Amino acid sequence: MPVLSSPIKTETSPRPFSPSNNPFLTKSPAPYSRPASKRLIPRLEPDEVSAKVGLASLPVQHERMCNRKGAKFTMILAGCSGTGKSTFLNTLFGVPLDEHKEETSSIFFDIRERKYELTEGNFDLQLTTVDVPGFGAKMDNQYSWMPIVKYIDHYFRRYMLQEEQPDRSKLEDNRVHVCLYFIQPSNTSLSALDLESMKEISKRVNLIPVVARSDTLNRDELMEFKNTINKTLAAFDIGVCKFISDQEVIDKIHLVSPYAVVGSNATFENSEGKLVRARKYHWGMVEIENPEHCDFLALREILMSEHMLDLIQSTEAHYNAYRRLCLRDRLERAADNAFRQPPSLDDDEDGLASYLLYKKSLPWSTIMSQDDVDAEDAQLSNEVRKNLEEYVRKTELSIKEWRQSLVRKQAEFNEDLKSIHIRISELRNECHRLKNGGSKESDQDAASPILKNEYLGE
Ligand SMILES: Nc1nc2c(ncn2[C@@H]2O[C@H](COP(=O)(O)OP(=O)(O)OP(=O)(O)O)[C@@H](O)[C@H]2O)c(=O)[nH]1
Ligand SMILES: [Mg+2]
Repeated sequence: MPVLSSPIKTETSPRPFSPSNNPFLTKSPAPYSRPASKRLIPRLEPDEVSAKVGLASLPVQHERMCNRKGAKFTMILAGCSGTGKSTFLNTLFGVPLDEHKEETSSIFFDIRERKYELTEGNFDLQLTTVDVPGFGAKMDNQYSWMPIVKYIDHYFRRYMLQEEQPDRSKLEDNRVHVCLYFIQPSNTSLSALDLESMKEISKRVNLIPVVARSDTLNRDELMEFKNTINKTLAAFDIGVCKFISDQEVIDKIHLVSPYAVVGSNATFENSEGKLVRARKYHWGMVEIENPEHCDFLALREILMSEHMLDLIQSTEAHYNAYRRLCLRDRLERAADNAFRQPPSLDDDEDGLASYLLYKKSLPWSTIMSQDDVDAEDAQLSNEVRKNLEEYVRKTELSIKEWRQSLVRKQAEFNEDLKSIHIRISELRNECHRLKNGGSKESDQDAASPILKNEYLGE
């Protein structure tokens, strides 16, 4: 099992306890305060509270709980092939996460999903990485972002349906927490694909743009490229990590974003004689963990040691917004149905019509079960597979027909050629006969080797 390289920082020493930061001890405004003699619970002095109740140990309890539970973190690595996504992942965790690790079976055939279990100290992390093979490599890349968006939405929907079930003990949370978008270091600007993809992704999940292989740009080019990216993102209203509510964290991210990263799994000795991960060139070395050389450390801080929980918690806020929309939509549809077929209460003797109306207005009457969702997904995959098979069958058939027509044409040409050659040989014989004034038989004998060798291919 791989082990993380940098310790996850947790707050071990609780903040000093003081009446000013304790909500239990703040005084009520004068008009509502009870007289001291009638107080049911006696007011405690701050040091008495901490000594007797032990509230101050809450952060320690929280830390223990976190250690016990571990965390689940899902990260999408989006970007064109060869931008260094896998190398970055290995660099981030300090271990070569096996590229050939088996993909988890996924209903998305255009998504590559891998799951890892990482441990550092007492803390377990269940990491899921998702990437899209062939992203931006098609003739028409207009909808390259679709598989990513479908993946994010699918797991939100799945989580919502599981939450609505009576038994939530087996609730499985595969929601996506962050998407790193790898931008090609082109030194010009963002491509239309980058813009469209980032716009769609940023609506659904915390987006962090990354300048891939930033060692291929010099310092000035990199600064200029970063400025251009930020201006373009602002102009197209694409938010970076916009689901995090803590302004301090957002400011910290915006200060460096887009993160210029360099990835490498090789270690070299630097000028101070220390063994460091770096990329080595004939002109020098780019150290991965040197803030002067790239923003790798800053990004690792955001993703791992400082703000992983912010990313996870902000996903909850985003999920709530998604859930609100879904429920509102359901209610609207239910109300729509109810108004479209108003049951007549006059002849509703057995009360069935009123019951139906009541049932329609209940949001959960339109809820699909988990089985329904799985069946719907399976049906979708089946349809796609069928369409693909049909397309392959048709293409193969047309190739077969085309080949047959070619063979036919070739046979016709051969026939034509043969008759032309026979005609030529007849004319030659005729010429020969006229020239020599000889008999027809002797002329034919003289011409026959030509006919055999040249024209009949024998
Ligand atoms: N110069 C430079 N090369 C890099 C960097 N990161 C990765 N590479 C090289 O780029 C090539 C592709 O890297 P990968 O990590 O396989 O790229 P990928 O994005 O995972 O590619 P796909 O799996 O095809 O999508 C490899 O030869 C890496 O050594 C970097 O920061 N700088
Ligand atoms: Mg890869």
